[in-house]
Amino acid sequence: MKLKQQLTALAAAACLSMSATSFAQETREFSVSTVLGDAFPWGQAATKWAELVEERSEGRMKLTVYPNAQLVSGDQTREFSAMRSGLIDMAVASTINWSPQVPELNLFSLPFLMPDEAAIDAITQGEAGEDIFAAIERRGVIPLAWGENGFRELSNSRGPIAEPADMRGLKVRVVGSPLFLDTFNTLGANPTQMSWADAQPALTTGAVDGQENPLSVFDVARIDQVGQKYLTLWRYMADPLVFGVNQRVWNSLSEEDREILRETAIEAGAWEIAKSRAELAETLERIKERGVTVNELTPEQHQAFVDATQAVYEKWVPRIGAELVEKAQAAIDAR
Ligand code: X2X
Repeated sequence: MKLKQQLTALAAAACLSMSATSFAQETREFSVSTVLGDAFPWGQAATKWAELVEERSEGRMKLTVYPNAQLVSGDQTREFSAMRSGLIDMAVASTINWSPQVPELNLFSLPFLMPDEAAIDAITQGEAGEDIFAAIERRGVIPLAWGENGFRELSNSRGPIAEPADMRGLKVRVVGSPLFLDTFNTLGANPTQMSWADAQPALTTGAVDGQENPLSVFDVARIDQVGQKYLTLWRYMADPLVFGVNQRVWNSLSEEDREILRETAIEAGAWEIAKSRAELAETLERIKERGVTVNELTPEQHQAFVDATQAVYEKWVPRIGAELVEKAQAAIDAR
């Protein structure tokens, strides 16, 4: 009897330690790349995703967020390639930074295509959005959900910008695809491509006069403190965020874990979009209180910018795909 009890206890202990080991073995850790950390809505989206995944998978999956594009040494336009090659497992990424490898993503960068937030949603939540996700997947990354960096507003150190002529010779830091060079060149400015990591020193030294980023980025990164005293609300484009997973990682997961990753990405994305939109007005107030001169384009001024940037459409619509652009336009018109 005594022996039997001892054996039972031993067997139970062995079971426990086995399950502890197998639990430890089953916890898989994945890297998640972002450009902005969790002081920004973008980074918060990734943190939220990581929290939800850990909770819902009961610790089976752990996502570790690496901000500042550190997994590609700050070179954010190499993020997509690094994901494809397996250097990065997952990302919450701006459409701008992936657009050099996925030309369809330039859709969102077409100047003045999307007048408001409903227009962004009309694209991402409809057929055009599905086509874009298919385009990302064809190039080797599994897209799961949308988030939002936001409408990109123009700041500079020189003076208020109300018409294209005010941009003549303005040295502007731009990011990502060559489309940005075309937009700013067409407007008579002098654009320079550089990473976000290089942008802040370039603004500080005055190597560039201006930059464009969402209000949340301007606010949190304190862009006003590096001489950017003029801010123009022109809503010329917005960059959504895409939650994505490396294809090999995806293929290695069970159906259940894939579903967890997808549903949590959708939840984290929706949460971040709502949060960043809700904070916009307050953010703008804070920026004004810090002494930044803010101007909003009148409808006539807006039209002058629309007219001045038509050449960008002529060059880029064929590269993005005329059918996709038409679908997006139709969805916007019907919003
Ligand atoms: O580099 C930028 O401007 C940023 C942070 O907005 C992006 O990564 C697109």
